[in-house]
Amino acid sequence: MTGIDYSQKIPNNVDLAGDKRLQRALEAWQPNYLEWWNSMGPTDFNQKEIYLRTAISVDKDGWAHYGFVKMPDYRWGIFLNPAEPGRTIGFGDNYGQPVWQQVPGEYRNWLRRLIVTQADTEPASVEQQRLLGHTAPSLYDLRNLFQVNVEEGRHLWAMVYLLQTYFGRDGREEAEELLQRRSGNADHPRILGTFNEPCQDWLSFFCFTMFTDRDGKFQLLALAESAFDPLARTCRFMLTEEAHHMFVGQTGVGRVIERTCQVTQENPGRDVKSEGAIPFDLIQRYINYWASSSTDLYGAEVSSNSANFFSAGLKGRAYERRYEEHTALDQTYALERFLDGKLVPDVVPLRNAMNEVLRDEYVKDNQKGIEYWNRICEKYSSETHGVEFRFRLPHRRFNRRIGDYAAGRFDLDGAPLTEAQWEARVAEWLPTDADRAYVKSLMKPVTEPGKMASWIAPPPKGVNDTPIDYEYVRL
Ligand code: BYC
Ligand code: FE
Ligand code: FE
Repeated sequence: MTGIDYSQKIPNNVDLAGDKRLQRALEAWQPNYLEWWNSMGPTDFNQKEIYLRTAISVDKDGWAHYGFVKMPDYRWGIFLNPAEPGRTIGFGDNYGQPVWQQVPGEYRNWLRRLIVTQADTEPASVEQQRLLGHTAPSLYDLRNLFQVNVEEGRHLWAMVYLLQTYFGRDGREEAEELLQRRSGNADHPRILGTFNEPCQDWLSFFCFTMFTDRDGKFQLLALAESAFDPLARTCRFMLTEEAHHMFVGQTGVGRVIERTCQVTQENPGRDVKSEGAIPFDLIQRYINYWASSSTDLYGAEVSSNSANFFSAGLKGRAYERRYEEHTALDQTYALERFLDGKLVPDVVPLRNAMNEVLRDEYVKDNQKGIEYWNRICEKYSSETHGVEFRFRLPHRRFNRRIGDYAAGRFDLDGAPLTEAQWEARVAEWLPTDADRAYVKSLMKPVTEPGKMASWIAPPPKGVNDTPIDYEYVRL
């Protein structure tokens, strides 16, 4: 069955009606979820009609339905990709055996921890973005923000379904706690660093959906390989939604860059701020900040947790099928460690380097995004007084808080620095108070259909073939 049953209180394609116990657990959780959404979700827009996409089937093509919906009426539900008949475990010690439909007792704690960590990021991001609706640069962007928010809400549902179905009482307790932690709360924070960072302006939002949601993509790709089949199938469907979040980030930053290019070309020699655009170097500092913070989300370079997850078959590599060998035994990974204040080449067992292997894929994908932005700059660089600026990805060692490199200071090329050298140059590399104040000063809502704020170019086309001046949100 690939269609989604909307006749149920909780839309699903898992025959919830046939599992009364689970249905009761989820129906008990649902009001608490809605209470969380109403108090911690997007402020003040719950009564507005928004042009949203809702999943109606889990087929690759044509799963989406577009229409006007109030966010609290969004049909959050439980959608898994169809089971692959005869699927076997694709990596680790249990390679080739049938995948599991239940959680093996010996892996229960690890698996629960992975699912809870994944789950925790979803409501965290909604909390981080809750005020942004008030300062959207256009109705198009406002709609995209809310689309991302409702889908992150659904990702929480996806993980809570797994917790409540397969982890009994502790699963139910974890599901409640997911609604109680709060992004940025000192006493009760979200689990991972980036998800406690404030995201209060739209340049941050676009960088977040570019770099932080892209961590989502790679973590989901790794979990989509899991031997625990319900987790794999859940993550496969989540990936279809994730693609839109990264589109919002990549094209959002791209449109900010494009606007700065236009202003640069039209006003040779003048500060782009005079036209209300955002300087290239400031955009680069925001990129440096969100890219480095999100690079931490892969954990330590050398990690026994990651080895355990891989050996057990809980979490694989992105695109595991592309590898020739799937046990990762008797193989090594070469990297530079940072030990006693020095970079030293080292070789570690591959299984212990699985966080770094996933980070490699992430860095490569980020680099493609940077190249996309530079192609925008290139379009404006042929003329006189054109755009010379080119964007770059900071080196993975830059500004880290997790892993070996957290112990040192590194420049954008990854070269070690003394604390004094770092202090002398950090204002070139990371957003300054003045940068944040300037960006904040630009955050004025633009609500007339088709109009854009001064600091962002229009998108090339509207959502789902609508014109750009479509009234995406009925205010
Ligand atoms: N901040 O052995 P290590 C998404 C902790 S994003 C704080 O290296 P491990 C989304 C770590 O938990 C995708 N703490 O860790 C995006 C461990 O703590 P304990 C999210 C951190 O276990 C946008 C300790 O350090 N999904 O979906 O190998 C919007 C030892 O470290 C951090 C997942 O993350 C950090 N950055 O790897 C909405 C997938 N990094 O146990 C949504 C599930 C590490 O010693 N999670 N620590 O207290 C995992 O696979 C792993 O937990 C991690 C960490 C990759 C995160
Ligand atoms: Fe998500
Ligand atoms: Fe996302």
